[in-house]
Amino acid sequence: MSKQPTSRKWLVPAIVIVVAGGAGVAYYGLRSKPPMAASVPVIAASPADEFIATVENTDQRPDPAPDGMVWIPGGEFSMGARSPMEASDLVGMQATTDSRPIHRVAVDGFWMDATEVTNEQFSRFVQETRYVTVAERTPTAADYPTAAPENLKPGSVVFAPPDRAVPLDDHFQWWAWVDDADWRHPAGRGSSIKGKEKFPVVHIAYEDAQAYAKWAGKRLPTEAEWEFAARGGLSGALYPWGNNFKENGQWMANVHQGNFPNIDTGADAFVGIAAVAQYPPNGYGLYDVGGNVWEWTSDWYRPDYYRELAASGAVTRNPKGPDVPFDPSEPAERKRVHRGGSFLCTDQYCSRYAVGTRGKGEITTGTNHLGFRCVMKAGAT
Ligand SMILES: [Ca+2]
Ligand SMILES: [Ca+2]
Repeated sequence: MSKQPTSRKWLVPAIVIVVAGGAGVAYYGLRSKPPMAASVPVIAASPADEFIATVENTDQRPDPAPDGMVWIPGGEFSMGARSPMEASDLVGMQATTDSRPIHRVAVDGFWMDATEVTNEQFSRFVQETRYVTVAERTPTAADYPTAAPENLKPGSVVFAPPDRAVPLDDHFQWWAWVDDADWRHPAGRGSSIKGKEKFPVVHIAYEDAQAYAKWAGKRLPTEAEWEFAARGGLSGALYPWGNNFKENGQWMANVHQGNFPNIDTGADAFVGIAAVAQYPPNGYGLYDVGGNVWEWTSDWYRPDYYRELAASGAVTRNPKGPDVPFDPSEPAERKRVHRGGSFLCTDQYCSRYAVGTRGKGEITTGTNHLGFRCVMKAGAT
């Protein structure tokens, strides 16, 4: 495996996009305790850029529960992340600039996979359908006209940490294109998922996730559904489980400790990726909505989308994202929103396991820290 990113021009955008999705840093100034979910309805619209209580829908939970899914009641909630004190945004990655202002959103109830989709589950889909993921397909000259013919090989982007500390302003130091990396071979040729049946499937492009969801009779969550679910009934908490990164001294998510990117000490019990559901679930019974692997949502990415919704002054019902994607840092790329952070996130470099923050990724690009989970509408079973 190369320790350096490829020089293939057609891969460079992919790598930049991947890292942009997972690299933001900010440590919030927020330390105050937010209100818990209210037991009485709150009718008023949210004051600008403030969290107010979550009001869950009171519809009865439909039965039976689909296998491996939990009921998310939906309701009205405050979506987004609190503005950091700019002076405390120590590393300057501005993790909340695209998740402001906080605005009021309502979503209908739905079922959601309790865990990230696993290798075992994805294998069943592939066995039944013979589906071939994007990473396994040989890129064509028609799609990548500037690529040298010898570079048109299947593969994906893999975290390949350097053996020493490096400045954090050059992600090419720790991401590499690896020929033949795909969901069955997460680190490239010679690697396998044997014994990793309960690990989240990775190297999944957006269309791969969509294909699986369709086969399973499900769909991908909207960004609003994902955030409502991940908050677990809490309002304005920093994390899916509350405001303390460790609860009573206990690690609550698989993230990165040590020194990013070269030393992952695994103080949280896992170096790198972990099997799903190794930490306590959130208030709705969802595992790993913070950390382990990033998760696709169905919304196109735009950094100004929340500003647009907030400007309407109304509660937005079931938002589905902007009509077209736009990322000013890479305007030619089409990106959708990623959520939840990964085993590579650290307060040193990427704090986007914080529940209101957003990630983004070019839709044909998978990595070994990106997966997904699905949702299903009420009454579908
Ligand atoms: Ca870890
Ligand atoms: Ca996750």
